[in-house]
Amino acid sequence: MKLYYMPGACPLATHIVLEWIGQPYETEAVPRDKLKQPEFLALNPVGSVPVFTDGDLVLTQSAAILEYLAEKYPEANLMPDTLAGRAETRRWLGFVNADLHKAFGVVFGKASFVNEASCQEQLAEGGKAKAAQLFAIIDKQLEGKQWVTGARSVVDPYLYTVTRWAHAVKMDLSGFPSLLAFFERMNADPGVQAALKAEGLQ
Ligand SMILES: N[C@@H](CCC(=O)N[C@@H](CS)C(=O)NCC(=O)O)C(=O)O
Repeated sequence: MKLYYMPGACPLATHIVLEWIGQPYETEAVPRDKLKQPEFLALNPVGSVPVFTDGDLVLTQSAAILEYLAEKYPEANLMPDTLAGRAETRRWLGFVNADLHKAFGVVFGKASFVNEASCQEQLAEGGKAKAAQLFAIIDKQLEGKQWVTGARSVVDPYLYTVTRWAHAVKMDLSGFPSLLAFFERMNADPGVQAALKAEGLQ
């Protein structure tokens, strides 16, 4: 198994899951300027990370990769074995991947949406405001829980990764105590620490 990543970007979620699973894997950091070059586009025509390979399988899209790993290694218990439990896990995976991550896509990718600096700033502020609304929802979901769905799953490393971005852009998360407690627990997790270290982030 091999994960192509950029340090601290969304593949960090898969990187943590690979650590939790504990099977051999390799990683390759992809410099940003290589993302849109033919060699990498042959792996992912979108020109983004993560790209994950397992033998002949070349997989993109974080949600698909995370579900693949959870299904391939059921002993890691990262996806429940009941229909309702899996649906609930996918619900929160979709929330983080398609809603929260998307809000940060506007913050980090503002220059690819509009040219004018003042519009870019407005767009970034809009993205942060949307992210804050979504963090409020997941903070409530985390109340009294250690993990987003109640049991450790593929959702948790993704939420951790996105919360790192919120800290990086200096969002005020003090109104979200359950999210902050979750973030601190994840920071202390050995698998998280190993992935951060491997990506040169600590
Ligand atoms: N929908 C994709 C989004 C992937 C994505 O946005 N990747 C970002 C890093 S978090 C990236 O590679 N951005 C560089 C670019 O698009 O040029 C997923 O869920 O994996």
